[in-house]
Amino acid sequence: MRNHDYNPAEVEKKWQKNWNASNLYTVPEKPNGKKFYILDMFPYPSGEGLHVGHPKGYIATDVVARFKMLNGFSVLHPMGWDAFGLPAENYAIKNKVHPRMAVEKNVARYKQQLEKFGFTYDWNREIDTTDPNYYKWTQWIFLQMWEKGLAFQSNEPVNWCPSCKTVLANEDLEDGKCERCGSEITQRPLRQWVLKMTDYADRLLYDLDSDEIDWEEMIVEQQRNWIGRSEGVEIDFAIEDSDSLFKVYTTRVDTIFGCTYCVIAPEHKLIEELQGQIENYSEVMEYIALANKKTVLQRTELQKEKTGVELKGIKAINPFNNEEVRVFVGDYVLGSYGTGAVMAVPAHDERDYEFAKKYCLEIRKSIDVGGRDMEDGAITEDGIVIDSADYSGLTSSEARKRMADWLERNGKGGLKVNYKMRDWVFSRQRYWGEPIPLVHCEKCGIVGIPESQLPVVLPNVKSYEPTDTGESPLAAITDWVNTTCPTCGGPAKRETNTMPQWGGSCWYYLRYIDPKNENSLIDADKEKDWMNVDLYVGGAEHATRHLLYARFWHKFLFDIGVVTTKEPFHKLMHVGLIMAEDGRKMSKRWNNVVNPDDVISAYGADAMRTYEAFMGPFTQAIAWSTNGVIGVRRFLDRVWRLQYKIADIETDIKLNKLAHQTIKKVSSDIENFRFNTAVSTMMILMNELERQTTVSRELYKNLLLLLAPFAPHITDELWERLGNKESIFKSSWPEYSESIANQEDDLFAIVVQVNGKVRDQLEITAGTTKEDIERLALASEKIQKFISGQTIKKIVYVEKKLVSIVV
Ligand code: ANZ
Ligand code: ZN
Repeated sequence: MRNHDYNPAEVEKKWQKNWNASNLYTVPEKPNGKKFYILDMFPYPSGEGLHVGHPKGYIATDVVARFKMLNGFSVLHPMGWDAFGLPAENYAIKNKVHPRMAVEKNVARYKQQLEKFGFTYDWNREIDTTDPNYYKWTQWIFLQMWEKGLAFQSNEPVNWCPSCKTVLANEDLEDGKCERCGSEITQRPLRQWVLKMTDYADRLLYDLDSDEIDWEEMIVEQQRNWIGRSEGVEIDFAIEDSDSLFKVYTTRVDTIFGCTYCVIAPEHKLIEELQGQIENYSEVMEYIALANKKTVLQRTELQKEKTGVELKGIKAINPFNNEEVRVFVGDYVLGSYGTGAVMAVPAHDERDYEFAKKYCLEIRKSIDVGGRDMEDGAITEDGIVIDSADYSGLTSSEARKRMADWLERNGKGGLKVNYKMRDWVFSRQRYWGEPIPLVHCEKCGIVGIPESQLPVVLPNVKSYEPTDTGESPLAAITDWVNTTCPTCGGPAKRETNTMPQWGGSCWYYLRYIDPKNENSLIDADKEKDWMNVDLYVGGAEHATRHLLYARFWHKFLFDIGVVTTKEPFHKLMHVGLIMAEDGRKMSKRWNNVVNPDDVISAYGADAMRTYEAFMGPFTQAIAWSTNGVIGVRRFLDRVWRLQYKIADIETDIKLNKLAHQTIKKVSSDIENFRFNTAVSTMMILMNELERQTTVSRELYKNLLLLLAPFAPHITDELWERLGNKESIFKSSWPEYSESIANQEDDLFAIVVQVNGKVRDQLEITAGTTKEDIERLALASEKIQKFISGQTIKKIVYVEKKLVSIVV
């Protein structure tokens, strides 16, 4: 007996070594012919290491990368580490190690785990956002933004996490809580660096529809909503007996004749301005103090009771009918959106309706939608304008146009576009981030560090725990903070805030193209050769944060001539989560985490890879199943055993057709991220082959090629055993014939037996009658040899399978 056992540990070690030794995955500086840039969202190396859910996306990109290699592309498929930021720092604090050491250790562990999968990464291009040679360029980009006025200081109240002791961007909040630790966020005025992302709001929105973007609609929609473009008008409401006025923002100016009062946000500056005129000022101040304790979420929740206090002694004037309306302060109006003030139309706005009911305010209908009344709440749809002077009888949209015109002509307001998206609060009061490369000079003010002095290296310190003061721990390191001004040489202090964890990931895809360039962020020719990223794969949780920030920076880099594409990522796919076997999220807490190292040592990396590809539709959440891995492992065992059936025979017609269909299906399935059906299609071919006593070499070769992107080690081994001298990945993807693959419908094969023995095989066109098939069988030359001169006792036809002749 031969030893038929497939030993993945041995095979995988051998091929990983071979691939390394032959630099199989070294990416050329310049693509040879067609290029394909395929990118994974790089991980932040956490202390826990990888669980089996993490590599699902990496496996998918590796399958596509190998498929593209086999199709003659120069493939760039790099990997690196997003290692700055809160998670790394919090881990370090908890485990009492310096973040630098923690990151080094975790990176080494991640890399060791990833290497076991046999991925196509070119490790010569590895990047680490915490490497000064990398963040030199992150700082450089910041400086360019600052020079262009896109980075500015602000003292506005910002989201403050009392537990992480740092400010957070709106994008870092989940349901109004810290996305990292779940703490309630408070608002705190602090000096901050802010990036003017709103300058790019329109381009970020409209370019979602450009040819450069081919993303899943779900993610595009999330970005649209996050950007939140709103078209409306601003209207000046004058204050009676005063020179003051306030502006309201509304998308429904057509309802203005139904406005019965106005509401301003607790943070509105009008309140202080009118202090002398407001009769119940202390009551108002009490209300404001209460409102300040609430989070934005608590204030905007639809179900929450709407509250407010009237500003007694204040009346505003509706410019359309010169009517006096009462003015309230109410915390359902946000200071940070629009103008921080609204005209309230309780008949047509639900929040206003609720508020009006509560405080017994007039509800006046100004839109008719055909009979329906307001018993059950506001009528919020468009309709026909009524009781609105000259505008009565117009449709809502027509009225909006004419009213906006009127406002503009009379200097009382006009069209206005607002965005939900805010500018990006870009500084953090933490240690583990890129230092912001600016100094504060007594004489010159804020001065940028010249490019020749970059990077500003993060000083190595013993104590890096965050402080409550709103100052970064860097502020305590006086010999680092005190420096000289690059402009005048006088004494200056370094900026001590650091960048958020999303800085380094805004442009890393560019650095992979030219990772060692010391003179510029990226070489211009290389950028043209490789950009954009053809396929980007990662978690859906990045739909609004990373993907928006990176697009923003990319557009800025486009504007200053660093890149030539408008968008960084052409096609985008999100990975569905892998849940634990018990259906819950994999977590240490539930003790249900599966470690890929264990799976690989039990069943092999090829089984693990192929299983993750096979387990279900790529973007869906799916539970892990160890039995599933075992099933896939058996499939690989069978592919292995098939090598002993190879013979130099011609492929029979039926199998040949199936083979062509399989090539066609696997090719399009890989292109379309249907890895699961690609694998099951190969399994069907495999079953057919197993039924044969011998298998044609040609067919087996093709099966190996199709399987190679999924199970690269075993296929390279079997390829070598077929007598090939070079890696299977130096070969090329099998071709299929459309006409053979499509034969299914119009041709089928039947076997002809004489006295129970197979003597011929015939190709029959669909629609041929039973009689004709029998006639063809009898007429066949091969059959004639066995029947000529004999009496035919019986002919049996089994539909689409066989003609059996008894003589
Ligand atoms: C009057 C009105 C009448 C409104 C009506 C709606 C319906 P989007 O689409 O989100 O932009 N609004 C304006 N500023 C606000 C703020 N700072 N806080 C809370 N609400 C605010 O919605 C714009 C609408 O949201 C505006 O149009 C305003 O209410 C409210 F029948 O004005 B509307
Ligand atoms: Zn100076």
